[in-house]
Amino acid sequence: MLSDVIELIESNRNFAITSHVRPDGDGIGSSLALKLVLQSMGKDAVVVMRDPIPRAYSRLTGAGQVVVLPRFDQRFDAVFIIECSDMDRPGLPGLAEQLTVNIDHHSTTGLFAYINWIDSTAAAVGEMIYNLCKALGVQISPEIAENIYAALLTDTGSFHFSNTTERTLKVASELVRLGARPAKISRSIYYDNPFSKIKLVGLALSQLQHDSTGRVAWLTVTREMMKEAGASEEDVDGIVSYPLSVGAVEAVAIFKEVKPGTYRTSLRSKDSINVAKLAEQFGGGGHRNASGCTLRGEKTEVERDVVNRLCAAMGLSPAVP
Ligand SMILES: [Mn+2]
Repeated sequence: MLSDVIELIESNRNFAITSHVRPDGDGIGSSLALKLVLQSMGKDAVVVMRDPIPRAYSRLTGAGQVVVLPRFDQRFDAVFIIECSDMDRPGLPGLAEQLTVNIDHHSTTGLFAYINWIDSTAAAVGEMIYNLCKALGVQISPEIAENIYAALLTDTGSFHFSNTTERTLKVASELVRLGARPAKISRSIYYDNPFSKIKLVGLALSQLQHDSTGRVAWLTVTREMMKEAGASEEDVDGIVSYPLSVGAVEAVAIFKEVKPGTYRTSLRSKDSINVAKLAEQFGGGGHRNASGCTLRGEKTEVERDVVNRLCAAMGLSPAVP
């Protein structure tokens, strides 16, 4: 609960903050904001991640001070774990020996920490950090506002998704009043791509497939495409938004060949289809409209497995023979 979090912050002084592997805008923005909040209270705080901060988020205040480590070996008074479903999601061995605080807005998250603060009505953990500031009576600086705004912006798909509520926009408005600059933040997150990313989008989209109804679309990003485009791992992020932008499309599967015979799969849906359930069938998870899992096998085999099950879930005939 929030009151437990406040008591813990007030009675300790040396904190670490972490989020999941391959951190996203909410994980990064919320972690950086929380660090600044703790520091403004005279506490010591450090953000520790297993993976480096992607280029899109590298201009956020504090991103340059994130410590990238393979494990936790230093002892902290408490470690905040931002938007993780379990203790393994940060990918940092040694966390179990720390006093942990789980802060998440996914209703599916486990109560794995010493203190668990879950608010499934929040659009992003960023919104929860905003509420934490209010509860602590901390002045939200322009830098804190910027990081929380980035968390809200990315987790709501630039305020396009159904988690965008009146309250989300009110918080965003308040953050702008406090010094967050929407154009600057959007520019660094969405308009600072390298050419390699856009070339990869071109190669990948040229292979876009869909079922006969046009309601299901999928594509595979191969190692070969990445090599041809000169693309990095993070250049693959965001490709899913292109097939989703097709009017008829209701569900999308993106397969990314992470190594030969291994495909990291992202599933997205617009409305009624619960892609978290599908991902769970393959040992993954996520939310109703965005989930993921990893599959092993040949490209066509993996595509057939996932796409046909997606079709079945929507009452459609199999699309991959
Ligand atoms: Mn989130």
